[in-house]
Amino acid sequence: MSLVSLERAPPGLHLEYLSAAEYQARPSADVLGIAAFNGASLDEARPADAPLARVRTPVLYGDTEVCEVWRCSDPLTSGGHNRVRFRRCDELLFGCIAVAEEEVAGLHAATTLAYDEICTTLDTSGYLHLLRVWNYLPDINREAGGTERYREFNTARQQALRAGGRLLAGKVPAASALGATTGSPLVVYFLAGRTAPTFVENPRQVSAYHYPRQYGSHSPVFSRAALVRHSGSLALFISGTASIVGHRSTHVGDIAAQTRETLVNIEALLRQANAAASGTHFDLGSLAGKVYVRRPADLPIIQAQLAPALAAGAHFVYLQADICRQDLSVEIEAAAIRPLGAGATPDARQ
Ligand code: 3EB
Repeated sequence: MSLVSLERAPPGLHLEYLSAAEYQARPSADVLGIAAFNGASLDEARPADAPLARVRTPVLYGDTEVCEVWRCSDPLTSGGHNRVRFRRCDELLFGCIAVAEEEVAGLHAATTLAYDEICTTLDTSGYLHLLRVWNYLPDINREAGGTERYREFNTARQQALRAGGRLLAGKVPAASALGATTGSPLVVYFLAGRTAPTFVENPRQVSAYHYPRQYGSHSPVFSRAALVRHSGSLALFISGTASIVGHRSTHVGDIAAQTRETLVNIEALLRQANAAASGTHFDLGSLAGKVYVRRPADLPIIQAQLAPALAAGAHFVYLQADICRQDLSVEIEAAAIRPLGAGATPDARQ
């Protein structure tokens, strides 16, 4: 085995999307955490004690298995709290938990368990600030007991966060919540920090934590984006973003228009983030992330809209996932990590 290929990453946090083969071929001690999408053949994390979230969402384009790899150049230590596996540097902690609904009494109980254990992990480790959370639950739009499962999840998430003494509006983490393949456990992975981030809302949208009750008895608890400082760089986490204006879904049935509206929402978030980022500039070209597509047949329409908008430097993976509103067909989430004070990327197009 050649260890010569062990590259020295520049300081700070890094995000990359790799095929499972690329990930497994590259030995690196600096992995903070991994999310493997459709990655059934990924036997174990590398290093072996790095948290690995196995998310069951089919990959629609390119490689059949995609790894989202978070790396950090700082010294790392691994640990666990009950079912939560985590790995951390001085400032940041990546964690994940999976709970099968059959093990507990259904989705509400699985969500309660996951969020209770996440809260306890943060409280006991001292990484008190939840920055970014990814949630994947099977059959997200299915009705169960008169309530859509996404709404049941929202109720349980809100109640567990309240029980954990956490805020339910305002300074709440960026997040995504998507469907996963039937039979999948509830999978939650997250980044937490020792210091408070800056949360960003979208002036074009009602804050999700203030959605009216028509979307469910308990609002989803997430911010539209979060800005996090870490060793000389600034990370921007953009939550799952869809074709929602105000609180309403728009362009229902028109996939191309939904994609364009989603981009307008992301551009609005980039403007808000840049205004709060004191000199660091984020643009579409500096983003990496995931595009969630409800119906695989819509992929070419979505790609045709995104291709001219996303500059060459942007790296997105396409996953099949149900979106948390029946009438939405596409959702996009993204992250960018830029040196503090860095201006526009060379391929920025505005
Ligand atoms: C929306 O804007 C679309 O429940 O954590 C996006 C991001 C969405 C996060 C969540 C839901 C969540 O309401 C759905």
